[in-house]
Amino acid sequence: MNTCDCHHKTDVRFSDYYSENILTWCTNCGNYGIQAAIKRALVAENIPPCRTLLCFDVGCHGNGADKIGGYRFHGIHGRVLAFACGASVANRKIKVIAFGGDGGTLGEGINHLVSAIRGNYDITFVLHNNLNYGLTTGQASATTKSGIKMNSSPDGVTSDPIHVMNFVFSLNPSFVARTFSGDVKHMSGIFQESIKHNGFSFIEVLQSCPSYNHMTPHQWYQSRVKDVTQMSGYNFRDIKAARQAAEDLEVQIAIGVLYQNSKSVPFMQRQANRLKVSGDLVDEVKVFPTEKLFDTFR
Ligand SMILES: Cc1ncc(C[n+]2csc(CCOP(=O)(O)OP(=O)(O)O)c2C)c(N)n1
Repeated sequence: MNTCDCHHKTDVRFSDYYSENILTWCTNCGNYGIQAAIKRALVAENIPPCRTLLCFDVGCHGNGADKIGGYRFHGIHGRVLAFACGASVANRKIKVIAFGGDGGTLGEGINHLVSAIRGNYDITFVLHNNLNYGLTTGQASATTKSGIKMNSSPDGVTSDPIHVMNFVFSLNPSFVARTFSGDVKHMSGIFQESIKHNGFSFIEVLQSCPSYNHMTPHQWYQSRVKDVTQMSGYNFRDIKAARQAAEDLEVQIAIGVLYQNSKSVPFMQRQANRLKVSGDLVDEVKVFPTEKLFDTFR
């Protein structure tokens, strides 16, 4: 990871993250804005492609994995956090940013979300919450509202949805934010704050999905979101207040940095056996002749 084409630029540009591949999301999909906001945040924070790892889960959002430059990983459904946390532990010089859908993150991979928050691994995680499994064309997910008719549930969803923030706050997170896919400037500001955080940052993006989420389209969110900085007396260091502010998903939806623990200690800084080691685990990897190991089974 020490050699690259960009020579650790001090002046990172949008073109550094350019990819020749063409984005293929549906017209007006929220993923366009999210991808633009991530590039904007990386450029604003002056992080070159050789110093970041972008990890994508399987899903519509994951189809952006080869449409942006830099080091990237595209994993199996629901498992992106396991890989991203591992990568951040192996090489602390690299800024790790992971992306997942509500399907993979709160369905197949919900255990990984629990471990990532509890472990306080030093990564940014962006939840693309479009309230359905988009890539499999409108399957109900764990966040789809009850009673809604989806392609997988033509008679209406019969389970109650998970309240994302109630769940996340129950795990004592160190950074929690919410933003909206229709506002690139707001998203990139939130991504910048999360990149600077020391520990696991959880960001829920309320994402429009014009093809399969007809309950909460772009305009629906736009008329309801309100940044916490516009709420008088809001204190983003107060976890109880943050939890309360995040509760409402119907009338006034709180966005912004909802909570940040100023005393956050990330996973690797809690490992006593690594505190006096200056190098990274990735530097300690040795070539192991696996043939010899296999020989023992012959
Ligand atoms: C373990 C596993 N379960 C199911 C699938 C099938 N699958 C692929 S993409 C997808 C939907 C993804 O939905 P979500 O994670 O919400 O992301 P989105 O497409 O909405 O961005 C599913 C169910 C899979 N590939 N692997």
